[in-house]
Amino acid sequence: PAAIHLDDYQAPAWRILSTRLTFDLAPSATRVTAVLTLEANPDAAVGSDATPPLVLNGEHLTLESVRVDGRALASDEYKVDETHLTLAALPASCELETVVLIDPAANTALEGLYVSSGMFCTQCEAEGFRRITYYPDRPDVMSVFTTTVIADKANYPILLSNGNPVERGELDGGRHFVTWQDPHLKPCYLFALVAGDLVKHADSFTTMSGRDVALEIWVEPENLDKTQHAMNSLKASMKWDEEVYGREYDLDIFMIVAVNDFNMGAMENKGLNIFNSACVLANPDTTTDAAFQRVEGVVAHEYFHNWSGNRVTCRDWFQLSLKEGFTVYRDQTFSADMNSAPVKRIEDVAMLRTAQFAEDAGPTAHPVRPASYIEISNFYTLTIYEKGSEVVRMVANLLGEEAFRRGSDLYFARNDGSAATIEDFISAMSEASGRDFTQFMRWYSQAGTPEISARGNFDAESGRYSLTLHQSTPATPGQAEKLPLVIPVRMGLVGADGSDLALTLDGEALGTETVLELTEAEQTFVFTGLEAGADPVPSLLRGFSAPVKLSFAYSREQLAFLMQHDSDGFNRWDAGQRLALAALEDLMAAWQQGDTQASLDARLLAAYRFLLQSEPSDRAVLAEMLTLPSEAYIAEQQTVVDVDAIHWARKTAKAQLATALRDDFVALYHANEQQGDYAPTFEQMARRSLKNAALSYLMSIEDEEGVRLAQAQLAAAHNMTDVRAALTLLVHSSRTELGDPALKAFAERWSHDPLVMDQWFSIQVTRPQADVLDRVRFLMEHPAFSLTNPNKVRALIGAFAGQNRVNFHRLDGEGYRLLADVVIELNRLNPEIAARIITPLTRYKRFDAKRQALMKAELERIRGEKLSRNLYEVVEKALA
Ligand code: HT7
Ligand code: ZN
Repeated sequence: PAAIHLDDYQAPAWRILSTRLTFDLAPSATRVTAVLTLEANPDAAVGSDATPPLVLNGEHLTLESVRVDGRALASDEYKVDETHLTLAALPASCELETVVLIDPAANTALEGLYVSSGMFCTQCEAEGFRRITYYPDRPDVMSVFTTTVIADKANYPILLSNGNPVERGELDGGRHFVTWQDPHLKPCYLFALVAGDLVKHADSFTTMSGRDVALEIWVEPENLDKTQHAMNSLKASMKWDEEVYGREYDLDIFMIVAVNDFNMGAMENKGLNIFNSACVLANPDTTTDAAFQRVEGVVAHEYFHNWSGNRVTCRDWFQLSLKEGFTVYRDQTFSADMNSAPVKRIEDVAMLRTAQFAEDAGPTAHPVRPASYIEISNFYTLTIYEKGSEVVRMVANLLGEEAFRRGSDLYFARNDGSAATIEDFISAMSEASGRDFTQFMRWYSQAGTPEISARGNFDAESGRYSLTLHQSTPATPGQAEKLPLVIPVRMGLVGADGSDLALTLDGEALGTETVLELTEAEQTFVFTGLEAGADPVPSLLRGFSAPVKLSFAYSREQLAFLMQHDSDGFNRWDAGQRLALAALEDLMAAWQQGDTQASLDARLLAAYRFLLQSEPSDRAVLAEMLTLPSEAYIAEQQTVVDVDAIHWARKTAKAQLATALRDDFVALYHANEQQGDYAPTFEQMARRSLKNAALSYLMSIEDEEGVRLAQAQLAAAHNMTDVRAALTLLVHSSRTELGDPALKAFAERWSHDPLVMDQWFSIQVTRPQADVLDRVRFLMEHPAFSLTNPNKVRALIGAFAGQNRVNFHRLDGEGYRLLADVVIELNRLNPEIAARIITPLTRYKRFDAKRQALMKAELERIRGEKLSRNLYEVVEKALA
């Protein structure tokens, strides 16, 4: 398969003024009639007076007929192959009608029109529309759509599409139809259709200009009691977007539909968002706090796309981060406003620093705006989404709130109803602020995580503190040379008494905090006027002001000091993580020397004691501070990952903390027990996470009181957060007599609920004991498991390969073999999921020679198959 390059972009040769679609639905033979009003694009590059050929994308379609301006074409008047329908010598304006047959029931790739739990639904982003009808399947072709859906009324009483319903009626043979009209111009990737036996949760929202919008969440009848949280989140998002960005909703109706089989989280189709049921359904009995928060975030994200993505869309898929990075930034800010802002930042950064940094250092590293791709579905990545959001966050922080809002208003006003580029976004920000973004644009074109090494020197005599920052970005595949970036480093100097010192830089008094703009490879900043006894400790990159790795030779005493005194909550947490990491590194070194009796650094123990014995100012932050760095994060810090040493060190550190601070953990548990009814408020969530953190420490030593508390918590079954936490601890303990009966009872209670069974799978396959691989293979045969359901694949295979590092990386290679077997199956069933689930195998270069050889052998075995474009691209890059 050939790569597509950003530099080859050409404007479309034809425009589509209107698109009229008729779907006659049947699971194995749906007939799609498309009537396109075409006009040759005067802006396109054409070589002669004749109209350019019309080249339409189309895959897995059976063409029945083609008409131009009402005349049926003979088969030699057009060319059709596996991927295109081409028509030459068309009049400059004409109407084209095509009729195709498709087979939604056989569509396991879940792109285009498919059947999920007996209902029809669509997923068209990025290139799914070409599996529905012949069309220019590219985001810069925008059209108004009218869609008629015809189906059997008994099986599919509800027929939905984008826009407003304008006509409905009965047809012969028990069939009926509904016609939907969407007045807004949109690219075909935002098209949606749903047909099924669904019920709705209805509500309404009055917009800032006083218009009433009908809100509808459509679900299978048994899920109606799981829609309130999504509805609340939707209304909060609509209000927030009006208040913070001045964006009002623009149709009379906004619908969400929950489907069980979905490749990603959700999709922002105009007026008809389609959601993975895992990202919309929530109920205290079945859903954890983390999942409640995910629902809030995803509902907001998809809603915010109505402006950042739909009203202003992308010119081509290289601009994907234009809509995704900006929308993630918007949803992260929304969630911070709705919940604990410091915790939201900690969670987002923790994820970025483990998963996105790993992507940036791996074989598929790419810039926020890639220069080329083979399969665009492979580019819905953490780099496009999360790093893209960090880049927008830097723009917002550099400009300040007001100028950023002016820039965003200008961007929306100027590009409304059109397909834009990242330059359009940045030039609006630049014009609104007067700031030059020329060098900043490198963030969009350079892959890899920049590294800053910082050095400080305090001269007590002159009262000067010199801070030298050096930046570099490691080479990534295809990009050996990197240029210096604009890196905003928010910082302060913390004095000996723990308070922030007043900063004077180049004679200017800056208050107690400033943002240094690092633009060169190395710069020194000299702060003056400090008192001789100030003894400053720098607090750098506050709030994680740039997506970089920053190193500074802090002593452990300085880290413990910052952990207590830094005025920036994020940096207090980060100092704790750095201190814990240092202590874990000691333990790993000891283990590698064969010493299994080593003790944890007393400074970390003292820091934990201090945390546990102080009155918490923010319970949610405290829960984060009591969490040791994850195995994945620790691995990120190593040159050659030693999975066994990491696992042992983390387990040992936890057990030593639990032994030394047992009574404090018991007290913490009881101080945060549930009082009153469950609510998904962040105050309650903070208490639950503190309580469950305490329980997890107690269970790390299988303390009898801990076991009793876990069993009681499971039996009380107040809510899924507590149930899942207790069940996980019992199942992950070494005593199978604790976990096995609990798992059995759980399955008996919840076998009817697929989202709860997903949790049941994940809990078991993340068990650290060595017998887990047999359990994974056994569970793959369980009736509730299915390789054609992406949620199941993620819950079982994804959780095993991604979260059970010590067992996935077994030295007999069985973990790798299992994943490769699954990838080979999925290559046939669902290439998009195959190309995602393979990720841990592609990172083999981080491991020792033995594991590298085993992982490479599995990649070679996969390469021997007839690969989909998705998998081909990933495997070739991994083995390059
Ligand atoms: N914009 C949506 C992306 C998406 C997607 C992409 C490829 C294949 C399947 C997909 N499902 C959804 C989701 C979002 O970012 O909001
Ligand atoms: Zn998105």
